[in-house]
Amino acid sequence: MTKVIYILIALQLLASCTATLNEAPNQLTVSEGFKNPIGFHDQTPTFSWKLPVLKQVKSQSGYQIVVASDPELLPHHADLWDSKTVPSDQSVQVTYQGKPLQSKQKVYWQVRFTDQEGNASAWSEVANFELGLLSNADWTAKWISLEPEVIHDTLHASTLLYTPQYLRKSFLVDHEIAQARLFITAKGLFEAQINGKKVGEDVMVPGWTPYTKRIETLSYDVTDLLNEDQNTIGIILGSGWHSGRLGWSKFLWFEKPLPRALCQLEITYKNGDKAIIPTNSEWKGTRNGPIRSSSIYDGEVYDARLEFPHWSTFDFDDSQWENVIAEALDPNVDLVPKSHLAVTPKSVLKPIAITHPDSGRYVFDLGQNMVGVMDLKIPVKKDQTVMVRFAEMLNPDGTLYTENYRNAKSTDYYIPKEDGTISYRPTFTFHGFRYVELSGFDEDQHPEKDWVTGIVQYSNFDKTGHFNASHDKLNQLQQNITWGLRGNLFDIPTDCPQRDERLGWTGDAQVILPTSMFNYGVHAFWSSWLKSAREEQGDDGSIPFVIPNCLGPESSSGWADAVTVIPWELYFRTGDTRILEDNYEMMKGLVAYYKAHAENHIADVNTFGDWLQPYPLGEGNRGDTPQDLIGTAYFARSTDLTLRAAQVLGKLEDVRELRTLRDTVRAAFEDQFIDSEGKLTTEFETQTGYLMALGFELVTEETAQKILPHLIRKIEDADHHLRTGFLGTPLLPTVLDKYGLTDIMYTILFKETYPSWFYCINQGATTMWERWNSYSHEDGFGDAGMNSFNHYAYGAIGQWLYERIAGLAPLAPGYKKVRIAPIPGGPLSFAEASYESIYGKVSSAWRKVDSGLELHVTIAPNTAAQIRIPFKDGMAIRVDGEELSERSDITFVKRTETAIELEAMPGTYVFKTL
Ligand code: RAM
Repeated sequence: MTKVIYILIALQLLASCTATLNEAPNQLTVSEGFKNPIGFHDQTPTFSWKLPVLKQVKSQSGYQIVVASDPELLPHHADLWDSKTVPSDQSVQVTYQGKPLQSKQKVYWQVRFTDQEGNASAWSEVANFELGLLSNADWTAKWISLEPEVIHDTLHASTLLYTPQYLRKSFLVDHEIAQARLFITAKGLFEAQINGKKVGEDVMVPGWTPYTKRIETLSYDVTDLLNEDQNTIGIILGSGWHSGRLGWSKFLWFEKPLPRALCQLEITYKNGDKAIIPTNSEWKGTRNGPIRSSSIYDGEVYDARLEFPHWSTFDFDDSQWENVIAEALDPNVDLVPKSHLAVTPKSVLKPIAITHPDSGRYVFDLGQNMVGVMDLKIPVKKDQTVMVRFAEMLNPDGTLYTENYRNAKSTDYYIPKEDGTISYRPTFTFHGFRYVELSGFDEDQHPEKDWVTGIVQYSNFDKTGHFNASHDKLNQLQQNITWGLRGNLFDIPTDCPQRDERLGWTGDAQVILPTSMFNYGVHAFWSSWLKSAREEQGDDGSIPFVIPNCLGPESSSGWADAVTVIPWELYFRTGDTRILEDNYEMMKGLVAYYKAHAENHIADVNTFGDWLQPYPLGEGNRGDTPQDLIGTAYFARSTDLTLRAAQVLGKLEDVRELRTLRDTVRAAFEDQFIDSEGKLTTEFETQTGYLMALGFELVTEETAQKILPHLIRKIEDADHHLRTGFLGTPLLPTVLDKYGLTDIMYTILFKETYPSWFYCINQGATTMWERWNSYSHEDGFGDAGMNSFNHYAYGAIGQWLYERIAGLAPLAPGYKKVRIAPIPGGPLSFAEASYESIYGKVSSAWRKVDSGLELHVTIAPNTAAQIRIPFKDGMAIRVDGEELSERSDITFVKRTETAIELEAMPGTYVFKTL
């Protein structure tokens, strides 16, 4: 008997040895890519994991997720959800289906999978998330602020501003603390301190949403900041986007509501008791603190003579401070956990040079146009105001060029309380700058480079992509694109970060989305912004120019369409179908808006047009492509994207209706704007007119073939330069690529003369510019009325760098299938890109060798790849030195005149053509 048992055990052991992988899934994330978040926003999260990169692991055949309220219960006693073994290859965005989750709940989860052979993996490490305060009912706190002040004209800004408030409250803790959380937000901006220490790293929080509908709340683990007896919490409250100057004249400061703060400190004691310290009428406050004024556009005034050291500690005497006013929450304004990461300091820049263009003024050159604030460590004299000015560029005499800030003062002031060295970084403002000018410091001291540090701030996302090629200017372009993205993805996607604007311009956002997704982990960023878009949509389906809206109710085609383009692109690049579910009604709303503003399917919708098209023949900035053409093109485009969304969501009736509508609008477009020779019927024949017809597939294939020669002629007439603005430029690569004209695209891209990407680089650009000639060595600065040196729209070319120069693109939603299809061209001898997809790393790197090409490819587990390699008659191909026929992981698909097409399983490969 015992012998039999031994044999059985041995057999079992053997079975488990051969059938089990030692490795586990890794990089567990929830919802839009969050890693172990606290203050999490999503009550019905989705789960994603990556399969280990192992030769034998190709794909997933099943998974099991276990979710529990205590890590001790995992994996075998999951009390919230056990998915059981699910036969499925889905390893991303699996929706939670367990017990309902509550505000503040801490949840632990683990996952394991079986591979294509049925081998079970080990359990992953335990990941977790902790929900924030999910609804207004969770708040016992009240909004607090000081009595409204008599608004005054501040010293330096010549703008009327609210004075920042300092608010505080002391309390006692009488048991041992297990954990403490601070839930906090503001109408305006806050900085929280506990016992003299700043809470968290975030700046400019809570960020910008449509405040009359939704305000985001932040959650911080403050367990380590609390003492076991005496404690004090302090809040500095600034105006920010909510209560400060924003937009233009029609939204003057005095229409702005007062700033207010709201927080709730929740302590759980080791004995299980709980305590809540909320903002209420027991708090005290003052406006007599050192930050005298702060404004996003204008900068900050800091008077150190008014400092009250240790103001957020227990022993501080606040008897002179006023009582605050406490107000109940507004039931119409939803308080919800912030659903993307806040702006934080991300890196630093050190000056590369110091110049002295003017008496008493020194200019520090950070070598790179950036966004954020400066950190000063400088010698000062008592009462002598230090002035800090900023600029993106210098005038020929070396002084700051600030005209393009328009009426944003963008100046910080510091008034010292004594002689000595001070350390100062502003709190509630940010600047777009490369140069920092200092004056008013102690002039007996000679400026040193370490006096100034640039603190680069942006929304706290990670880098996901990498592009590099054998061409310095192309690499500089990639650098400029990524700096442009970092500078303008500042809680919301902005047009520019420096002048009296910095608004969520929709048109700029829709063209940059794919490029942003290659370079940074901005899934949550965009999905959060889309919430604001939904809230800002008019009842008639209209979408304002900027989101959040502070300019007015009008729509513009090409801009409003951000609400169809972004959900679709974001879905396609992440595979997150919830993006489509959440935004589908908004997409349909925009289509309805077009329909209501069209006659015979020709749209009559206002548009900024092909904004800033070079060499316009007509007046103004809107370019020569007419409004009705652009409107109708986008009417068809938005209808098509909504149709695609309806298909994914299985809305069959809508699919039928939208398809009919799209086809009718397309036919109307062709009829109205293209003649029988394929030529535009509009007053001016523009590259953009042709590009829209072809890029949005608005004409039959037969007509498309007739249009092509006209487009090529227009490009040749321009000596292979673009003649496109914000809307047309991103279509150049799409269209030229589609029709096999990538050599023309290479020529346009590698042009050095105006207008072109390299032209800006030749004029010294370190970011993307608003105009191709925002500055030129020959003519100096462009019209200062609109002359941003950090405007990401033309950075949309970044998508082509990844997708076609390096050859790495999603082929199925979320990179479940990738397309590796580089097109070597121009003067390049190599190019490479990699991208950290939700399944894992994907990369494509080619190099010209002898008479052929060497292509290194990485395909993430649980995905597949279509690979297209340039190939001519008489060539041969090897994979890792072997014949194709010897490989079971590569399938031959077809040969065309110019390429060979293969399918590959996950793994890394070196292809060589010879
Ligand atoms: C400018 C913005 C933006 C553009 C609009 C039309 O003010 O900077 O880039 O989209 O106008």
